[in-house]
Amino acid sequence: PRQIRCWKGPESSDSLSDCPRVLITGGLGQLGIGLAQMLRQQYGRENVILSDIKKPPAEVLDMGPFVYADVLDYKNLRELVVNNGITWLVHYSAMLSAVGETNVQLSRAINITGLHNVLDLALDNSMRLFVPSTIGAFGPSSPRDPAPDLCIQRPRTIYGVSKVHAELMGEYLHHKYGLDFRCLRYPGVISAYTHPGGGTTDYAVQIFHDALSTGHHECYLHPKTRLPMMHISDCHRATVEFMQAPECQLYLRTYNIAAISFTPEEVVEEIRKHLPHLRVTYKPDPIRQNIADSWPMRFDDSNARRDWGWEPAFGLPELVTDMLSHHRNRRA
Ligand code: AKB
Repeated sequence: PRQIRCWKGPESSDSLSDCPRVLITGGLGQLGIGLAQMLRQQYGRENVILSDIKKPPAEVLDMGPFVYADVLDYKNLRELVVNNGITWLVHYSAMLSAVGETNVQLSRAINITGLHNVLDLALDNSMRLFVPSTIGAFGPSSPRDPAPDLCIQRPRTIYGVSKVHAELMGEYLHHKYGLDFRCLRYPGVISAYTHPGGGTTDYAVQIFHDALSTGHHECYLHPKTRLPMMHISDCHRATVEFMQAPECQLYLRTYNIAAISFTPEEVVEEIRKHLPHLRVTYKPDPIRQNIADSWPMRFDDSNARRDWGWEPAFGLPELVTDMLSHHRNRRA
C-alpha cells in the first residue's frame, strides 16, 4: 500500500492535493534529472522542480520546471519552498569523495552547512526530507564484507564524515521533533547519460564510454578492488519506493541498499563478452585507491528488503548489456 496516491492526469480534479510537491537540490548532478523524470511520471511534470546553481541544458528545461537554488543561501531556499508549496525535499547537492579531498573547506561548506540549511527548512516547513548517504560513510574499522546498517563508522574522507553527520543529524531531528527524515546509503551508481564527477566509483561509469570510443580504459583502481555498485534505474526506483513507504514500516531512518558488488577485473570480463578487444591498463591513483580500500566490499541491505520491500532488478550481466546498448544508441 502507498501512502500517497498517484497523479491521475490533468483532468482529475482531486489529484493535485494528494500529490507531493518535490524540490530536488543539486539537480544537475548524476542523479537529479533521472529521479525528476521518474517522479514526474507519477506525480505530474509541474509537481517536481529541479534546482542547481548551474545553467541547465535546453533539454532539461523542456522536461519540466527548473529553478536556481544555492544550498548555502538559506533565504533563497526558503523562498523557493514557500512560493512553490514544497512538501518533499530531495537533497542531492554534495561534493563527492575524491574531489572533496582536494578542497576540504568547500566540501565541508556544501556537505555540512548546506545540509544544516535543508534540515532547518524541512523542520520549519514540515517537509519530508531525503538525503542520500553512501558506502563512503564507512571506514577502515567498519565490517567490510558485508557492512550492516548499524556498525562502527569512522570514515577517513570529509565526504564520509559529512554523510555520517547527515545521518546522525537527520535521525536526531526525527527522534526529537518528528522530522520525516529518510536516508539511503547508495553504492556507486552507474549511469549512461549523466556523469558522476569526483567520486571514487566513477571508473565504473567511464569504462563504458571508453570501451565504445577508444577501446582502451586506464583504471585508477587495482583490478581486485571490490565495491558495491548499482544501476541508476535501481537507484531511482529505490529512492521513490522509499519516499513512498508508509512511516510505520520504517524501523530505521538510514538504510543500506545493495544490488551488485564487483571488481574492475570482473566488470572488464563481462564487457569483453560483448567487446572482446577492450584493452584495460591499471594505474592505481593513491588517493582513490586508499579511499576504496577503506570502503565496504559488500552491503548488507536485509533491513531495506524486509521493511519496505527493496529488491534490485539489475545484476552485472544485465547492467553491462544495458549500459552498452544505451551508449550504442547514443552514438548511432
Ligand atoms: C563516490 O565515489 O564518492 C560516490 C559514492 C560511492 O558515494 N559515488
